[in-house]
Amino acid sequence: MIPADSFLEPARARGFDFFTGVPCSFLTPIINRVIGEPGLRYVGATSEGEAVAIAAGAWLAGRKTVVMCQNSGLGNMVNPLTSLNYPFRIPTLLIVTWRGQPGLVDEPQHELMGRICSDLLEEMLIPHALFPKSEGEVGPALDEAERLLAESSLPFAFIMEKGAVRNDGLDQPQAPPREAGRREDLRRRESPPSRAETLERFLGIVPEPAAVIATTGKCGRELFTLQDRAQHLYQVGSMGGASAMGLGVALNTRRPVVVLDGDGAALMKMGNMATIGAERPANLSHLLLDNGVHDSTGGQHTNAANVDFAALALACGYAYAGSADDLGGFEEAVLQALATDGPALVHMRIRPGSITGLGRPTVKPDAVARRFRAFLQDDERTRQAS
Ligand SMILES: Cc1ncc(C[n+]2csc(CCOP(=O)(O)OP(=O)(O)O)c2C)c(N)n1
Repeated sequence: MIPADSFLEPARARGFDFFTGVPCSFLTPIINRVIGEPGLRYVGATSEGEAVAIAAGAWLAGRKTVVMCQNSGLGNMVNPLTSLNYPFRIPTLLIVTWRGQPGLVDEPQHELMGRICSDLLEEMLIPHALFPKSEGEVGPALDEAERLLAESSLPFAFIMEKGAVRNDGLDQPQAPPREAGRREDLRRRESPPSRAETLERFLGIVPEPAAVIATTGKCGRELFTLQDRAQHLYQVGSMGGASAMGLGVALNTRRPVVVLDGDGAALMKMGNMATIGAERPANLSHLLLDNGVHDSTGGQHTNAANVDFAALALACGYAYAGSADDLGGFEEAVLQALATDGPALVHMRIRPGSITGLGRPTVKPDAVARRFRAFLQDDERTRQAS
């Protein structure tokens, strides 16, 4: 058993200072220490998959990241680990607890995952090792993890056994109460435009320095078809992860960050909105293009028809929520969102359907990620020079 600092200090010395995840009792000492340490950043996520996407965003903005979770949460991570980190070649250090470790008396819900978690990591091509048990093991274990992270540009996992780290208590201030955000209804209740028309209008008004993350499916494909720029990240896969990635980016850049989301994707990871509302990045604009259907997979209804996304955003702590259903209202709401200290949501009704003969991004995901990262770091260089 080691004190949390015996791991965290050497980790910080190697640049790991952005942490996110969902708690597990085995992790309590580390998470509580990270929360209480001013030099480290912890974002509490609503699900482990969300944490993976937040960390991916933070990595794109130049941070070295750690995602902490219970092995039951590994199930929630499989999608982003396989369809975000893998194709985009985004590394992160995972600390996964080993509930249900064979031989350990534990709850029945952990038994199967306890048996398979190492194999599951193996299947996902994630190299892993036991979390270091003594202070002397920490440095070499981190060096080896760093070597593998750099070599593969993919995640590496430490599996943490029960009692690996000593508990030191928690010092977490309560978040202060906030004023309610501002709601603006710009709907004209006319027949809504298509996604392509909306994206075209968006491209006409989005400021050059803004980073843009598009959700999976036809949204990213249309954006790419209309215009391909280094400041675009087209999420293929990791459905629902665009807003979490946007949060991870926004917390680590001064640039405006815009997420282009779908209603199906937003509903799939609705917890993301609560985390965005809790973290309150002022530079994040979340544009939700709501056609009421899973357009990319054939137009099946989502469950969005009765969801008031603007109310939801405000209830989660967003500072602004505008609703629109025509291009004029959309432009007005987006400009408001960009001008407001966010986070801001624009709920834009669009009609189903997309450009005929729609292509797919021809730039490979890992190349998209690297040019996007370089674009974000340009801002960092400008900031350091000034
Ligand atoms: C986890 C996961 N489930 C299902 C899919 C298949 N899929 C890709 S895009 C999509 C629809 C997304 O719907 P929405 O966010 O409303 O966007 P739209 O297609 O309408 O633009 C689905 C279901 C996926 N990529 N990932």
